[in-house]
Amino acid sequence: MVKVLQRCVSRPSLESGLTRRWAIQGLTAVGLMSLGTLHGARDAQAAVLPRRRLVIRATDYRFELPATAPSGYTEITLHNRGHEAHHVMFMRLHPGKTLAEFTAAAKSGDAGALFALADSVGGPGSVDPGQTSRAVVRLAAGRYAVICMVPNAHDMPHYQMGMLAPLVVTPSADEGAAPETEATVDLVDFSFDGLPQKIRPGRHVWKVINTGAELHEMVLNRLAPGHSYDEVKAILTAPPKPGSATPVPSAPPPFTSVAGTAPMNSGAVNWVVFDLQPADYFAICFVPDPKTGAPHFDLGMIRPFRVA
Ligand SMILES: [Cu+2]
Repeated sequence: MVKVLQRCVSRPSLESGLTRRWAIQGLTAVGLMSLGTLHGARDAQAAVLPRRRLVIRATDYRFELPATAPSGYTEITLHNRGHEAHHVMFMRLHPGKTLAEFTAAAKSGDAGALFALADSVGGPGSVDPGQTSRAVVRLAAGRYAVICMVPNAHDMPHYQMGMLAPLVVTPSADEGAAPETEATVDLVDFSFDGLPQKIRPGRHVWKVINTGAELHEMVLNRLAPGHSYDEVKAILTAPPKPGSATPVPSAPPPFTSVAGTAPMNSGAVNWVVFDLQPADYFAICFVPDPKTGAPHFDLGMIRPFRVA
């Protein structure tokens, strides 16, 4: 179980197979169905975001963030200033559990142990170097470990390399309000229910709820010009060829991770805030299924959308 869960949060284990390595290697990140075009949406530009802001700077492999934050709806911004993809997962420690225990479990390399001590409430999703990721999270008072689970090229999760920081969230009388949203995406086992198929350029706020049973994330990727969703999907979901040599193309993957939510436990709610240029995009969940080890995108958690 632990081994499996470890797999579940370790990207490279799912990347070690063959052709998909090509597509994912540049992602270096841990990496949502069906509404049709957005209808009845409010003007996205008018969405009101919480006053509270928490800014986090990520490098390889450190987080810079305040030691404390007041509870409530908080716009969390991740600036990725590193050379690898990073996200920020807010792991809220269970009552009676300590940061020391969490840190010890993190050192053990057993990711399953982390979830015995804390739940992920989500956070800004994995983005590539130079990108900024934003999510609104209602931070409940408590003690948190802020971590990046994205693994490096040698299979080591970034939290074992220094990307683990404490955060104390103190009770606040005024927790603010949830942002207005134009769409709600349900992360289910295994699809992105409600993901709009077409949106306009500009700022958007999507409410993202993990209504599934498993850990899920939503990583939004922009396709490079000249590349199609079908092409990328075919690469990602191509079954490994047993016994064949692993081709590791030198070309970078034809997409860039630009927004999203970090992996979050069942029941968690995030509001993803993004401003995307016109292009073709897709949402994906890289978290593997603990039962089979299959990445969720292989089970249906990959979905295209267009900004135009
Ligand atoms: Cu998933």
